[in-house]
Amino acid sequence: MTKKQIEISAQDISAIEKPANQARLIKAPEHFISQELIADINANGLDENRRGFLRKGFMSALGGAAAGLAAPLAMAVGEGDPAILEKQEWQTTLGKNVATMPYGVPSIYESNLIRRESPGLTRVSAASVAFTPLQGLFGTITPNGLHFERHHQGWYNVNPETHRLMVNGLVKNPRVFTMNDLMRLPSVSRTHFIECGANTGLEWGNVAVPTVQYTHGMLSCCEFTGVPLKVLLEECGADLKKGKFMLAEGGDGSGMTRTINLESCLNDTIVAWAMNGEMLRPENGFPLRLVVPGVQGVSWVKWLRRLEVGDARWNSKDEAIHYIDLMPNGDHRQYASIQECKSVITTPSGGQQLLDKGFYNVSGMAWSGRGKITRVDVSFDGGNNWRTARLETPVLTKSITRFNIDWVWDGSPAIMQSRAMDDTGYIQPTIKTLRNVRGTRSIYHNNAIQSWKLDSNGEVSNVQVG
Ligand SMILES: Nc1nc2c(c(=O)[nH]1)N[C@H]1C(S)=C(S)[C@@H](COP(=O)(O)O)O[C@H]1N2
Ligand SMILES: [Mo]
Repeated sequence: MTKKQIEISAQDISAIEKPANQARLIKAPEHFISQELIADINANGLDENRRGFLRKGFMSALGGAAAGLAAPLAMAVGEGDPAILEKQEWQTTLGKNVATMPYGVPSIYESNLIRRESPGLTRVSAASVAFTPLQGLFGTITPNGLHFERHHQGWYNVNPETHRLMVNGLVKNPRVFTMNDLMRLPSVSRTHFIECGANTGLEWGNVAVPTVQYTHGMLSCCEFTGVPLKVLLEECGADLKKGKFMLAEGGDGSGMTRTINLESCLNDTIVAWAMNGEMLRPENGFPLRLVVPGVQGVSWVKWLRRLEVGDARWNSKDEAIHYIDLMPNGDHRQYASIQECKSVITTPSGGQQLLDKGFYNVSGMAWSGRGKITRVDVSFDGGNNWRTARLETPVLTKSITRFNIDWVWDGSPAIMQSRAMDDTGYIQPTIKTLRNVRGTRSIYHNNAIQSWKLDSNGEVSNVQVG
């Protein structure tokens, strides 16, 4: 079944722009940015308005130049390619000096690789979501500036001097910690994925958002540093016999509160202040957030201000209304918090276009909230035949694993899918299998196999195979 493609307005056209690093695979808009524009950006900087200008530049150039793109890339040595024969500007001029950019930013040629709001979702005041551009990422780590953002009430610049964490409830020594207190405790650094429970939610309906950024981009993976929850609770003399649950409360205007199941989460949960080697970014909870490996994003409470140990679930507003699954028999499945085994092909993916027949390195991500990925199979014919992909190492628990597989495209239409397995033996289901169990009225917890349709003209789009 082909899904209805979502209408894309002119202003959403930026959503299908492609980053330069995919140039081998796709029509890459950066090749159409004029030298004048680049000189102008170098001189005057790149602000939001300029991004708009860039897009326009790209769009007007696209019509005329697209067909010629492959030629210079394929030109053999000695055929007169000026890009190798002639001295480039950067070989004959002075470079910028070290202090020009005290905190580094990506190349101006990568300016399309940004977080974006989905054309399929409406922003409700400050409550919003910006998706990670998975189609432009390599390996497993999400750069801090591209980590997805999900706020129920916007983000804040919280002052670490006045930020406090209270630990109370079933503890002998209730305490209020400053950031300095916390950062003196023994710390660990662990790499884990975070995925919003609503990731891939639109796929439940008959709507196809165009790119993998929108289908799967509420997903990121980072190295987090902080104090293990267990150490902190022991420090406060928590009663871990009676105390089976913990309430985590955020310091933002949404009053985010979630019950954490201590029995299953105590061993790997981290009260974290750092992400990928630097302090958390404000939009990701600076100066303190909870990291609950394998559990849906909403429980990774940001701007964390209170932990309360208790003997029953709190049934707080954030767990009574949201992140619940409406099952076919009418039941509300409330505390299904583990993100089940899932994978997606990111290169090539929706909105991209293969330039030509021939060899491709098809690549994607796999992850499981229950442990390690053990295998990923890839199909190019809608699930009739499968080949096993290479897993890049190290394969870490509750983390993203990168897979790659060689493929020669013969120019005929194809349906590309990936299917992951984890070390519990669980196999990622088809959307049909998932609907059989879960019905059709869910929003959350969709871990079904994703299908990308490849047309003979090289265009890749989002479809469902029923
Ligand atoms: N205090 C607070 N914590 C929060 C949220 C929030 O709105 N407020 N959003 C939650 C949700 S729904 C998700 S998916 C993750 C998103 O984390 P990120 O913005 O760092 O990607 O944070 C969770 N923690
Ligand atoms: Mo979320």
